Amino acid sequence: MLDQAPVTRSGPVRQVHDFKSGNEAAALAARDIGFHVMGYFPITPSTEVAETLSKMQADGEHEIAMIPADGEHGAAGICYGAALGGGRVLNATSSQGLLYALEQLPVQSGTRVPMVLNVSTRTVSGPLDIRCDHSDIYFVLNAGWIILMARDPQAAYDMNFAAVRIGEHPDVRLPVIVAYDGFLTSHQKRRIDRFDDPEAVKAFVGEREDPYTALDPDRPVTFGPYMNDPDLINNKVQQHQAMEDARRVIPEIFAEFYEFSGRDYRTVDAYRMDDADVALVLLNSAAENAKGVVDQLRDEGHKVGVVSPNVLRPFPTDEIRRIFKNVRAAVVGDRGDSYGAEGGNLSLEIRAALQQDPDNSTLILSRIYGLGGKDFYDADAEEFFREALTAAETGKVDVPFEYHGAYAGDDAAGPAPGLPPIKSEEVTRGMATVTQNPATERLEVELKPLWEMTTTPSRIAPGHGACPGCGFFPMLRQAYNVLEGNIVVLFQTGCAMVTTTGYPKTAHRITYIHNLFQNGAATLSGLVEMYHERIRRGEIPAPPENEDTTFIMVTGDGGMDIGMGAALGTAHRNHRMIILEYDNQGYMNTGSQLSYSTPYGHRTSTSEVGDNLSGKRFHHKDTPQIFAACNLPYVFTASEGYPEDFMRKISKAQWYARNEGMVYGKVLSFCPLNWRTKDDAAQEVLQTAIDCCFFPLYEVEKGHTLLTYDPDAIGRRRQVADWLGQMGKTKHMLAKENAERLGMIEHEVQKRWQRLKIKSENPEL
Ligand SMILES: Cc1ncc(C[n+]2csc(CCOP(=O)(O)OP(=O)(O)O)c2C)c(N)n1
Ligand code: SF4
Ligand SMILES: [Mg+2]
Repeated sequence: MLDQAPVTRSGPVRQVHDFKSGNEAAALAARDIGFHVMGYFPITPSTEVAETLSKMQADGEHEIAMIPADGEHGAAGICYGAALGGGRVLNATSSQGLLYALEQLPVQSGTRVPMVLNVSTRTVSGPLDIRCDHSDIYFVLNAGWIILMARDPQAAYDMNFAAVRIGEHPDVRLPVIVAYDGFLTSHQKRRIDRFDDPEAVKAFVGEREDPYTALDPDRPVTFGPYMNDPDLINNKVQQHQAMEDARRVIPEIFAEFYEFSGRDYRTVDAYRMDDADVALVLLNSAAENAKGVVDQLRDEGHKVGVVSPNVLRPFPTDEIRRIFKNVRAAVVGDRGDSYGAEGGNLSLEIRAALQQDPDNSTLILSRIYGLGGKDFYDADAEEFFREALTAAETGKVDVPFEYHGAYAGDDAAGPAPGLPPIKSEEVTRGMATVTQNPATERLEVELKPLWEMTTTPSRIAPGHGACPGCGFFPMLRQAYNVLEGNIVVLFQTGCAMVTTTGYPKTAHRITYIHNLFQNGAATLSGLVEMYHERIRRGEIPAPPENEDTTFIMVTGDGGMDIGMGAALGTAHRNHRMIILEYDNQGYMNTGSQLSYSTPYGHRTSTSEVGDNLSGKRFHHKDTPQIFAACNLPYVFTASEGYPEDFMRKISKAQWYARNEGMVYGKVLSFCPLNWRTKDDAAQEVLQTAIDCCFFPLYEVEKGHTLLTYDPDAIGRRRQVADWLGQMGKTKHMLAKENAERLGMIEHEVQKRWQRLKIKSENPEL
């Protein structure tokens, strides 16, 4: 076992070898530092930091209070609030998550509240791509945070310790980002040395000392008062001063860390640069790749080297000027463009730093490489060196800026051929007839027999990439069987989205839009309004009565966490559209983290089960009731296991979306992979979830609740325990020691069921 690996002494403190990825190394550092609070939200490729910490917590390895946020903006808020309380705070994110948190970052640095944020770098959308580049980290260059770069898992571990010390230094007091390359570093395991002397670690990181906190009743403080000029600019000059002081503090802490660990970090990593004529400047893992190429070119007699800043903020201008004193030409490679600036941020900043040295005459070539995870091989580094060598020899730069290894496509080629688009007439086959009952004002639906539905062509083509048994596709097929006419769908990020569109193919035979799952509802509401406005202006033909295009947003349950704000705004505006949620009870696309819809006690990768932790610690979100409280014309729940019930409801949904306003529907959707069942267990597991009243089938039509299936009334009521026993993710809840937890979920289910029943029996409630 690695944990019992031989003790090494690479520095004054005792350490052991371990074999860890960058994310695992960051999690280990968090454990060893003993942060008080972590606020987080999962996003690839940084999710594993929280997952690893959840597993460690379940096994009793640390006591960090881990708060699952409803999105990265919420996570940033949790972290800010926690840090105001005077303890140590941690977060980890990537890409869109970092951008979603961005608005909070200057608030935290501007009020000088230290914490540590690990960023596993990933390209920003759109289009969506989960792999590495530095476009995310470049967005935070102006956020006022210290930014440390970590080129391998060892550095990811080490920089977290340095980050705590640098950020909390009394002359600095700024939050700190530790950035390492998504997948390239976050997921690749390497040998690391980790500390094996908790007391020494404690002594190194010391106690956090805040001049004031929000938790000191004897000294109440106003944090973030409203501030105008001239105070604001004076405040900012202090923040600037803190960054300037960090220029001195960072090398001091790195030197202390060297004493402590034996590992020597400089603000700029300069490889064989002492006598170099030509340099390649790269960030993080690509710089490591290029070092081998340096050795090879040196063997050929070329004086080349690699430069790679370990610190991006404050930008190490003096060191760069010193290193480049005698460099004749350099390629600066950026894994992120500053569109229209003729160079990525690293290139622009190197050029700016050198421009201030009147004696410097280095020729700079700016190149964009490796976007969206495009590999960077030795051959690429060699090509960069050869370009710089030519510039050094000729004394001129032929191409100052270009994209490396990319081409802009061929307009004439057109889109990739797919299945032909489906025509409205092909799918308008009267499978459901919806009529309004004049007496009750409720809609009534008559369905054609199920066998006849199978003749309806599907708007979704076969060949998706979902797991065998995935419940989403039967659900969508059922909906498409009865929905009439033109449909435009917007899928929020999640399994349904990634399994149906992989460029250059699409499984959608109708118009499909993706937006990130925090904003799909708002996006679709905009399109709905454009549709009606253009009809009003006569720019697109008005459809015959009751044949309007139907707009449907498809979302997972996770999308109804992070996207709840946008969805509620859309609901309150009552746009004519449908939100259709497939609830698989977790963030499945990113590896089964808990969502707020995950029931109490369930095991997920961020609510692990062990001696110290027993699954999710709060009850499932009652999303249908939240939307019912928005007074929508129609709200329903359904399950793919009850196709006729679902098809009736989705037909009503289309009628309401065409005639009255917004509809919300939640469909319990089977996920064999993460529920840990057999692929063909859908019918049994879904039926039990419904029969035990965990997932009641009902509708709220114009404010009136109606149970559409009552297991009590037909003698089919089952115990919650029966359902929990059917899934690998919940079996632990039946253990004797979990009796109290089981009682809590049973009580909650019964309480919600009773309330529904009473509402159903009393239409005015
Ligand atoms: C702002 C932002 N944060 C996080 C993510 C990562 N992410 C993509 S899909 C997803 C989970 C989606 O869960 P859900 O909506 O339930 O759909 P499912 O994957 O279960 O089908 C997460 C966390 C992201 N893409 N953007
Ligand atoms: S993880 Fe679950 S929801 Fe996602 S594709 Fe697989 S079965 Fe479907
Ligand atoms: Mg989900």
